[in-house]
Amino acid sequence: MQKFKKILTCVVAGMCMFIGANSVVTAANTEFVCGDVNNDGNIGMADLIALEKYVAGSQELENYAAADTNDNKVIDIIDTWILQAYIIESISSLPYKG
Ligand SMILES: [Ca+2]
Ligand SMILES: [Ca+2]
Repeated sequence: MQKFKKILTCVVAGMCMFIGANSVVTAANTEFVCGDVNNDGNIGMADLIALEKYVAGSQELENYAAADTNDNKVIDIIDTWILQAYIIESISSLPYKG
């Protein structure tokens, strides 16, 4: 039973990591504009596309700290939704803490 619990814990942890988090933000990047994931000085569709590609696993990012648009130290699909909401002006500032 103990062994079963250990295996189950590992499986659940693995699934959570796979579903919930593409990357934990560890970089100590002190100067960045939240949302400007491609470091071009603007926040726009190019940033959203870059972030979506990163979350899909097909591209790395120029600026990981800027990609964490809800400042929860994890870059995942939620950050793409927040960046999209910012671009269409549904929210007015980043990082979004709502
Ligand atoms: Ca940009
Ligand atoms: Ca995040």
